[in-house]
Amino acid sequence: MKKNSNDAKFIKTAIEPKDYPIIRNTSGKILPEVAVAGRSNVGKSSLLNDLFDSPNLVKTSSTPGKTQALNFFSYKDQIAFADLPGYGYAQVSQSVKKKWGPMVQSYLASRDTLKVILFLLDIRRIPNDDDLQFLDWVVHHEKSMILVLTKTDKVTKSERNKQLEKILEALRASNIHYCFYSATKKQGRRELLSMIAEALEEETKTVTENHNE
Ligand SMILES: Nc1nc2c(ncn2[C@@H]2O[C@H](COP(=O)(O)OP(=O)(O)OP(=O)(O)O)[C@@H](O)[C@H]2O)c(=O)[nH]1
Ligand SMILES: [Mg+2]
Repeated sequence: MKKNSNDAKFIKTAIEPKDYPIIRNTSGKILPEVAVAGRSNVGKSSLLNDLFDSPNLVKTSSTPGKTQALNFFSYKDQIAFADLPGYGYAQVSQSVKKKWGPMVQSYLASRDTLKVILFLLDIRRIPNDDDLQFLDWVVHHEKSMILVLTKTDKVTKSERNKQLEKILEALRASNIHYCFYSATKKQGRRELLSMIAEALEEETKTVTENHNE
């Protein structure tokens, strides 16, 4: 049986900004944060478990709507991660649905340490209005984004590339950073980790440049 790695730690569950944790490394530096977002059941929590190489740290479920709050983690004392609640699941109660928008909007608006958003889309589905709405918020808040196409084990390579084209067309985005991911087959982890590291480095550069202007 696979052991849980000690690289990843669960920090806290929170709903409102006042409850968000300040996540520091052992030297006291506040960690840059990466958020994982996308519709319910797209594979956010599974992707985090795979990235962390820690199969049971993040709760996953075949019932969509499992994650209904923000869950914060730290990884290798270097990066903080936030697993965001999924949107768009029809069976979730109206009261839960109403809370989702404000919960995610306040997170995007107030979380200064948020540097990169992993926007997950199921490779088999064309983005719908909820996905486009979320993308609008990301653009509005001027956050860096990596598009992660999940569950690629469910399609052949040629279907995968066809779907990619259709998805990018629906998002009306061509110059977007994207990668393919299968948590089940453990494909995409290394590439995504290096894309995250690169995006965080870019963010740091931009901040330094702006600071020096
Ligand atoms: N085939 C396949 N199934 C996957 C993959 N990733 C996740 N799943 C399955 O998809 C279902 C949902 O996964 P979760 O990781 O819980 O999805 P989520 O996006 O966190 O869902 P919410 O918390 O409801 O928003 C589970 O049954 C997973 O086993 C993948 O790469 N391939
Ligand atoms: Mg989840």
